Order: sequence, then structure tokens, then C-alpha cells
Amino acid sequence: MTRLFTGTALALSLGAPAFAQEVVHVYNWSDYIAEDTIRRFTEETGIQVVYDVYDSNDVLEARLLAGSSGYDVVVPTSSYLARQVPAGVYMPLDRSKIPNAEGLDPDLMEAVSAHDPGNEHSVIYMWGTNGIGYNVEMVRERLGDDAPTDSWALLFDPEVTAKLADCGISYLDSATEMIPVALQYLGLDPTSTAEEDLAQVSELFEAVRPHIRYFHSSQYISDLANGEICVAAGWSGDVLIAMDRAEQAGTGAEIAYTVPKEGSIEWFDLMAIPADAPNPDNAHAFINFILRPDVIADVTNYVFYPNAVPASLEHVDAEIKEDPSIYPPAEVMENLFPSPVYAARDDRVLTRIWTRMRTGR
Ligand code: SPD
Repeated sequence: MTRLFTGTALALSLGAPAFAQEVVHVYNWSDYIAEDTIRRFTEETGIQVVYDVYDSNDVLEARLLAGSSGYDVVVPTSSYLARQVPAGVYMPLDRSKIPNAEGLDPDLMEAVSAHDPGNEHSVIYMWGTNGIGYNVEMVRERLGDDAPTDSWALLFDPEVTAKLADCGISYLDSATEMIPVALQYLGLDPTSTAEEDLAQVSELFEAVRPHIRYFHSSQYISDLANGEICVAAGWSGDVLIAMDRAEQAGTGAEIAYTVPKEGSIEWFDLMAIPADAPNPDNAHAFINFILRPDVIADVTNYVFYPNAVPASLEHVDAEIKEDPSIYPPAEVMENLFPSPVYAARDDRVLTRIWTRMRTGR
């Protein structure tokens, strides 16, 4: 989906004289920016924004590796950026053009430097967790009060999923996330690529496959909100968006989010500039604007993901700051592991397992 956030396209199509209009092409995750962020940026800088969205790191990576994507700012997850940097996908950031980066949390940036050495190519946009979104009543009706809502069993135990199949289970369409959390559920190393471990995952997938309604990484937001599905493997903020939509629509659906007790993924999405970006100065200006405390706070308030700018907290709504689904408490944080970085050869193995899960072949 592409959106042009100004009236210039219309003016040109009506035959207005051509003039050099500054532009920045941004490619970001869907449901990941506040309603007025882009408009405010254009009002303040005069730079138009062409804004496209995706819901998969693999889609973003394919476009970047093909080259000449035309994008100036992209938002990969750190574990993907880690393997894209050595492939020369990104330009080093010019920090003199991003003074607001000074306000980034040094501990979080240090954590991310494991994937982007020296934080040379990226700054943190938002971070979050993988977990389970579920419809409290629909799950209780089928599994009773003892439903394992604090466990990956809700998604991976075939006896459980068989009982939920009729109300709808969705999985993220992401091998690099669903396989690590399945390994975690099995009590194995979530980063393992050992043949025998992955064989156990394949067996598990085979058993639950008939009970999964679909594999998609953004459709679950509206489907959870309107009761089309009852359980979703999802990302923290997106499940909170579903909760919010259910409330706004007055559907009465009570949606909850849980980070399973077995442990889960903590991930960071980063802003970066492709090496062949056509408008690198505007890209730096966009990133600098986003990192302004009031601007990034608005995004957090709208998308329910934490950002990495501590000074933004004074602008973040109290109920968001205090929500443990958004800012996990220490005991949950201790149980999180970073998204694994996969080499190309491991990727092929994971993709094969995932294709079989999705298609049965
Ligand atoms: N709607 C925005 C979702 C952002 C999800 N980021 C991906 C994290 C991958 N581990």
C-alpha cells in the first residue's frame, strides 16, 4: 500500500508547473505510526512523504536485496539488519544530521549493538515482545477456567488447539519467529538449528496444522477485535491495538495478551537508510523528527509499543506507561531472548519447514 501525504500529486496531474519538491520514501510496518506523524513532518519541513507498509521482514529483505528499492527509510528488525549490514544494504548514519539520537537510551542501544556493531547503521524505532492474543470468553467457553493461557500450549498443544479450532487460531506468517517459540515450548534452545531439534518442531507443526485457520502477520488485529478468531500468535502492541479496536467498536470482546511462561522473543525494530537511498538528507531529517520526544511519544501512544527515548515518557499516556503488556515487568523481561540471527543456509531449512506448515507440502 502506498500513500502520498500531500496535495502535490494532484497539482502535478492538473498541469501545474513542475518544481523540485523534496520527498522522502518511507517503508514501515503496517499499523506502526500515529495518525498525524507524517502530516506534522511535512508541515514542519516541507518534505513530502511517500509511505508504504509491509508486515514481514522477509518481504522487506527481498526488496532491499534486489536493490534500487527507491526507499529512503526502512524499519527492519535488528536480527535481520544484522545480516543485511555485511551485505552492504545500509549506509552508515550521519549522526550530525540526527541530533535527537543523543536522547536514545544508551542501554537499549548497547543491546542492539550486538546486531548493529557500534550502532553505525540504525537507531531504535520501537521494541516489543512475541506472545499470544486471545479472546478471554471464547477460550474459557472451550477450555474452561484451567485454559493454559499463560503457555505456548495454547498454540502448540494439539489437544488444546483441537478445542479452539472452531473459533479460529492464527499464527504469524514468520518462520524465524514461530520456529524459535515452538523450540522454546518444547524445552529446547530457541536458537537451535540442529536437525534433531527442528525435526521435533516439524512433528509438532504436523500435529497442530489442521487446527490453524491462517498464517498472516497483520490480519489478526481486526479479526481478534471483531471475534473472527479467538487466539493469535502476535506482537504485543498489535494485540493491544486489537483490544483498543474492540473497545472502540463496543463489540464487548475482552482481548488479553500474554507472554508465555516458557519464555519468548524480545525484538527491536530499527530505522535505517538503504545504501542506494535517493534522498539520504531527507531520510536523516525524517529519522531526526521521529526521535523527537513529543513525536515518538505520540507514536507510542497510538501503536502501544515502547520507544527508546526516555525523555518521551513525560508525553506517554499514564495507562500505557503502566501497562505490563507494553512495558513488561522484570520477571517477564528475564524470560525473554533476542530474535535469533539466521545464516542463509539455516534460513533455507527454516523456510522448508515453514512452507510445509503453511501448505502441507
Ligand atoms: N504493527 C507493527 C508490528 C511490528 C512488528 N515488528 C516485527 C517484530 C519481528 N520480530
